[in-house]
Amino acid sequence: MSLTTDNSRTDLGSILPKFREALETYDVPLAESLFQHALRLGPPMEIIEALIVPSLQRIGCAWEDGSIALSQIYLSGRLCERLVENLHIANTGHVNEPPRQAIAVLNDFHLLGKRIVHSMLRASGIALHDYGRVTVEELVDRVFIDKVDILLISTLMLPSALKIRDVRRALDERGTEIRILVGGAPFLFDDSLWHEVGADAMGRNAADAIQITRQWMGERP
Ligand code: B12
Repeated sequence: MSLTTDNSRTDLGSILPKFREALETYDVPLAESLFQHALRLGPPMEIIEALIVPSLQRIGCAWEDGSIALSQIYLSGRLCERLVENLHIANTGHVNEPPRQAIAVLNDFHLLGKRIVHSMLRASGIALHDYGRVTVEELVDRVFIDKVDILLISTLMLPSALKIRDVRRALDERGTEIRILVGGAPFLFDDSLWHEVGADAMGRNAADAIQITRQWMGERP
């Protein structure tokens, strides 16, 4: 089953505004039941990308234009985190050897995007270290110790995104050969930011993360 059928897209289109409203009003039972209903329309990861991601993005815009309060963003974010957590996405990654890939949130407290990207990579068979939320110094140390050569960084605040330059500089100074893939709101707002901060690529969503990581893993000497 996939969201490519007209029916499932129409159904999801009618769920989306109700789901967003349930988040804004923090109607937990309604949000949960709409999410469960949506899960019957396609694979969980497609539903997350088609329902949760745009809902939270719209809620972010509503906060920006002053029509909702920060507390509503906070509660919506927490509720979505819980919905995603409860899915218990299967880990099909092979962990016989320590992974040479890692993912982290740099500085800021927006963790949901990283969680989704991490879950999807694992579900598609790519094992990786999860460093959680780290500072530049912590990230550079861990990458060096784990001999990571593909680093995924998630940032949702512009100041955090700009800190990726410091990560790149510090890793270059240590002579570490590494490819950096970035993602999150600032990169969605500005198409050339990934390049300016010294990353090797940016991904718009978890599907991009899988495709680019796979490609880079295949290009290893
Ligand atoms: C929910 C939310 C919060 C929650 C976070 C809860 C949590 N535990 O995550 C809370 C309430 C804590 C919060 C706080 C703040 N927030 Co906020 N928040 C949001 C909001 C509405 C949604 C973020 C989200 O979870 N989206 C859903 C996830 C699934 O999407 P995502 O993270 O974008 O991830 C997807 C892609 O980007 C991509 N992706 C993400 N990471 C990666 C990594 C890689 C490698 C790849 C390939 C892809 C990838 O794949 C994911 C799946 O598709 C955004 C709005 C927006 N447009 O993003 C604002 C937003 C990010 N917040 C913002 C701000 C300003 C703040 C605060 C400063 C508010 C304040 N004044 O206190 C604080 C700062 C906290 C901090 N220091 O980090 C601004 C940032 C603006 C900027 N230019 O810096 C935004 C953009 C809102 C806005 N429009 O102004 N926020």
